[in-house]
Amino acid sequence: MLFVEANGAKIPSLGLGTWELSGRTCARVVEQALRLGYRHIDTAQVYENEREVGDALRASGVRRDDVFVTTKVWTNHFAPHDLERSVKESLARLRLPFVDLVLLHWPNSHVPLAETMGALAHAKQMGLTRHIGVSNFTVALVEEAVALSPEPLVCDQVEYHPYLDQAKVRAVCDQRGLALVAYSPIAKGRIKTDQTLVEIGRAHRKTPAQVCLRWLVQQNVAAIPRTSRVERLSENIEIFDFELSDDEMSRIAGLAHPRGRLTDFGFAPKWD
Ligand code: 1BO
Repeated sequence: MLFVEANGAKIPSLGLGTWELSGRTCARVVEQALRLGYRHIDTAQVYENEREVGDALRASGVRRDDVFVTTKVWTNHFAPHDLERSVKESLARLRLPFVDLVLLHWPNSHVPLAETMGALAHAKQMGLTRHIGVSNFTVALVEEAVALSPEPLVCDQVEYHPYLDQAKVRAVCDQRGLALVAYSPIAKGRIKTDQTLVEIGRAHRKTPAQVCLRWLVQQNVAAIPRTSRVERLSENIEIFDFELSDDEMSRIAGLAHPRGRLTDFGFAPKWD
C-alpha cells in the first residue's frame, strides 16, 4: 500500500468509499475490505452508516491504529457548537474515541467560514480527530480555508476521475500541502467500457477500473472507490504491482471533457 503524506497525515492511497452503502451490506463490505487489506475507510454523518462502519471495524479484527478512518460533518452543523456536537455524535455512532480525519462535507456560505474553521480546529485540539480537512472546496475556498484555519488542513476530497479535469484544485492542494482525495474515482462505473482504458489495461493485464485507480495513485492522489461487491473490492486493491508510462498517464488525462462532473447539487459552489 502506498500513502499520501500531507501536513503531518499519512493517508493510505487506496480506501473504501461508503457513500450509498447502508445497513448489513455496508457492514459486510467494510469488514471484507479490511480483511482484504484496505486500511482507509471513508464515511460521513449524512451517509447514515457510521454505526455499521464502526461495527465492521471491530468485527474485522484489524487493529484500530492500522486503519485510517474519515468522517464528515454535514453543512447544517457548521455553527461552532453544532459542529462539536455533530463530531461527538459521529464518534458515538462509530463507537470510537477519535477518528483520523474530519472533513467539512461541502462548503456552506451561510455560516462564516472563519467560525467553522475555528470549530473544526477546536475538534482536533480536543482530540476528537487526528487531522482536519475539507471536501468539495474550490481553489478559492481552499485558499480561504487554509488562511482561516488555526490548524493545518490535510486534504480536499473532491470528485476526480479521468473524465473530470481537476488540475486547478490539484495545484492549490500541492501548493498548500494538502492531499487530494478522489471520490467517484471510476466515474460511477462509466470508465468500464472506455476503449483507451481497455487498451492500456490489456498491455498490463489489468481492468479499466484498475488502470483508472492506478492513474490516480500515480499522481499522488488517494482514491476511495465504493462498491458493494466483494470481487470488486479485490479488483480495486490490485493496483500496486504495475506502473503506467508517462505516455499512458497523458492519454488518460486527455479523456477529460467539460461535462465530466457527475455529482452536482443546487448548493454546490461555483466550480473552477
Ligand atoms: C452527498 C454526498 C456527496 C459525496 O460525499
